[in-house]
Amino acid sequence: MPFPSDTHPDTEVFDLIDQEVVRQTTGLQLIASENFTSPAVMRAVGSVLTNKYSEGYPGKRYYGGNKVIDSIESLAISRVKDLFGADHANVQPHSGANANMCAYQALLQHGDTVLGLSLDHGGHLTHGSPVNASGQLYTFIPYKVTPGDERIDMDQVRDLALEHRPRMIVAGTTSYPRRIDPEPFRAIADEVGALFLFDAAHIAGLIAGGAHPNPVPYADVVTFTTHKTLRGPRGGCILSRQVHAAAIDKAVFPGWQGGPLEHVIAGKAVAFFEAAQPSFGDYAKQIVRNASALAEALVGQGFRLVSGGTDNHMMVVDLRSFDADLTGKEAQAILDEAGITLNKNTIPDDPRSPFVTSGLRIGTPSVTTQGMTEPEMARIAELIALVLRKRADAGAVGAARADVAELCARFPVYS
Ligand code: DSN
Repeated sequence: MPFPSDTHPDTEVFDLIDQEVVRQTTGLQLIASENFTSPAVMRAVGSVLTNKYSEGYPGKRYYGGNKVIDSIESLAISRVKDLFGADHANVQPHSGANANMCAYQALLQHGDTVLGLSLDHGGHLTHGSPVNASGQLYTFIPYKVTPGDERIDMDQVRDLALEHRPRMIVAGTTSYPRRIDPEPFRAIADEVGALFLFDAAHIAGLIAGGAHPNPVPYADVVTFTTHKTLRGPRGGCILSRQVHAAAIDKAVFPGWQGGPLEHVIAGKAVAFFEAAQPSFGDYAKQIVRNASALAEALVGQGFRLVSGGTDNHMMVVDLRSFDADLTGKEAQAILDEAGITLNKNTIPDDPRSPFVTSGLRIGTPSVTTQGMTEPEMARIAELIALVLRKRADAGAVGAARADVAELCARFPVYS
């Protein structure tokens, strides 16, 4: 069968894919939750495995013909257990959101009380937002970052835990630039008899690469996505202690999902293999070094950073110190025109709505995959500041777009 983009009559879709290749490779990809996965992962995800139905688990399927699929899924499971030192793994969740909802379904009753980081202080929709099923099915009590140093307020976590006696405490974030130490969460959970779930979606790659502490020894359940710092295909995963294994598996299938995406599971297996190589540790540590360098350079350009800096792969920029009138929405749009892709983001207690925001979230996983290091981070900060300062000057924004393309051309992603 020839490769369809060469011969398929549906030129519309394949032309659009080609356009997206150009967008991804000629611009700076600074969305903290994105990455460039390897051609090997894409080969697995684009394989004939997409043709197969395999409801169930290895050795216990509802359809025939799953001998090879069983081997693939078993390989993914054993690789991810080894990577994180986990007792049990379920590699079927289609996403991080599904992974969280399945873990809740496995371990909670509807209405149970759960502590989670407030969405506007860096948490995730599935950590109890009222517009998400998590907030509708369970009674989430939000904890926050402190007004002073803008770090997770562990005193408040403990006070809320003692007051509400939750069934579960959730740690983990989507826009929090600091290291999360799992041990104090475990101690509070033990003090009140709660389960402890660590959502490692953003930092799974930093953990696998030894750049951040591993929550697996402390948490009852660890959920994560495979496509962020871990650099695999789009998807989710659940690790748990053996005592929760049966409940987790039952919650994923038949509880929450139907047929697993075995092509994606094969891609996950490849990503787990890649993350186990020593070079992945170098990559994870360089992501963090790049984020520190970019953060420092942005401060030098007059931006205030939430919590003053970063320990991980991202920073949250408070635009008000740079320009009180500039919103995150406007900054995202003008930077997009210059080929710099990032996202608007609320800052803690943001006076503006989540659709407008006073901040930006910036991450270094993708540019680090391209091979950029500290000198390029200083250049990126200059380009961001220049575009935002001269946003009314179309010529300056156009010139910056050319500079961005020139920088990206020096660091090709896919040969
Ligand atoms: N969309 C993810 C992120 O950007 O962090 C969270 O689900």
